[in-house]
Amino acid sequence: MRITDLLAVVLLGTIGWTPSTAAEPARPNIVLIYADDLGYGDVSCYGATRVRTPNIDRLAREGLRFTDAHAAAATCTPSRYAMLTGEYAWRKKGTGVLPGNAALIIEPGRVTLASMLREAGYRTAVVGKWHLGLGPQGGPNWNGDIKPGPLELGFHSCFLLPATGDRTPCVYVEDHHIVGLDPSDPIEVSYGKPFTNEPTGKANPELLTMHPSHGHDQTIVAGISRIGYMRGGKAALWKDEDVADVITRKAVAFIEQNKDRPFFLYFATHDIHVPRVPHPRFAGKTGMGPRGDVIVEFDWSAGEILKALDRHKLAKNTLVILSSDNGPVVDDGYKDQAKEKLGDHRPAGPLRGGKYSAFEGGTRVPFMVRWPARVKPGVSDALLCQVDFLASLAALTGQKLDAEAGPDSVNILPALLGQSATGRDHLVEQAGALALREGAWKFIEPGKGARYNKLTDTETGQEPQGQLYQLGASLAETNNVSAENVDRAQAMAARLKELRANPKSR
Ligand code: NG6
Ligand code: CA
Repeated sequence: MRITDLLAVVLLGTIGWTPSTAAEPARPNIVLIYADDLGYGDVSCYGATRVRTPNIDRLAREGLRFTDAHAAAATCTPSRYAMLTGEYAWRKKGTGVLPGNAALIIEPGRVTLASMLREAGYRTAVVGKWHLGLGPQGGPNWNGDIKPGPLELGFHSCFLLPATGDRTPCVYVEDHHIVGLDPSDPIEVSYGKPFTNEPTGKANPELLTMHPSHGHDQTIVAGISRIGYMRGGKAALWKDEDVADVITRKAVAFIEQNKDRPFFLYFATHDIHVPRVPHPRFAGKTGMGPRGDVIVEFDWSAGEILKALDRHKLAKNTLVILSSDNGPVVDDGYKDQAKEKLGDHRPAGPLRGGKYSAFEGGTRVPFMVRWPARVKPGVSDALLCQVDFLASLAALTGQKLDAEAGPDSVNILPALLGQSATGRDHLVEQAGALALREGAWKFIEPGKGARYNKLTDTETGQEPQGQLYQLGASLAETNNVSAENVDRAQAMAARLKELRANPKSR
């Protein structure tokens, strides 16, 4: 316990302390554990049986587990953009899944979750997958100062996988530099032309230990061909099987270094994204192949964070949030047996669709909150979205948001802390098409894309006509009731149009 907390307890004890309400500012540590592509049905506290996730289950047991909480989008970059800025990503061009050499897509100087909490007196760090671009227009100078990036957005420090595990460059970036880069072996990255004489997955499949099922046939790094080309920087290349260990260690070190002051840790794992390469100690643990094994690895990472909080007696006054950036996908481009070994495991649980999909499986994700000092354990059906973190955590910490900050971020703090059973009254979900939720009603706008993606074997949720579903009785979105509810469908289409036209929704 901090001295100030101790004093507060002693003082308040004498005047009859009652648990505080959401209205009073507080400064718990905040740890956001953010998985990649983890589906609603991928963890045991949401119903999975063939994979066990004891640490995540513990978090759910000791905290509040949400059944209707969402990432802002059905893919990574727009979800993370919305989460950090409080703005729906579909409002801004260039926020789709980014290549590994993209420029930073969040303007330095704008209010972000990190800058807001920094203003509130927090020490802030991001560790893990970034995928929001780095550097100025034209992309970063990989061999020099890599900026702007997280440090220009309010984070005191960062340790990053710049884009995704399946995109070049396959190196860590710490603050403004690539870790372990040998200046005599500079790194080059290209998303246009390949480098001559560098093997690729396409030309040299004999060099591969993991083969692509679609895409992913460019530069080979450690036996796995990726998206994008790179050469040089050999000493700095990450080892896929060590990524979870390396970033978890970094995250734990950050907690330990900052245990005596309020801190905000955004810990964004590479698990369970492709390429799925579990550390050997997790390989074969589930019988579900690498996809199952990296769920166990993710659970381990979460457990290490919880252990660090316990070890330093920080658990009671730390708000831990665990969630995912989008729904699940089975074959996301590598032949890793995910499909063959899936058996009866349902990555999206009872939901239809998954990653890339406008059905609920696209954005509705595992989501739990633990804060022993303030949050009573339980289950909540409140509708909420990660885009709301900015306004809600600003309210928690007593920060005022300017009118233009976080244009779509709603203060749902009472729901987040379990003091209210209701969250948002509406939510826009983003996939190839947008969808609007109003309570249990869901309208999916007419889509321009295909219904079905054969490569990933996913339903996109797109239909040439608008769809209307009632999510009360069944979550499966199989009964389109738009014909019987023409007025409602039209009203929701009109509201969606209005939400689009208006630059803010809060
Ligand atoms: C897709 C990739 C997929 C994954 C995704 C981004 C191909 C064929 N597929 O384009 O493997 O990387 O982008 O995933 O290249 S996300 O979780 O970061 O949004
Ligand atoms: Ca993702």
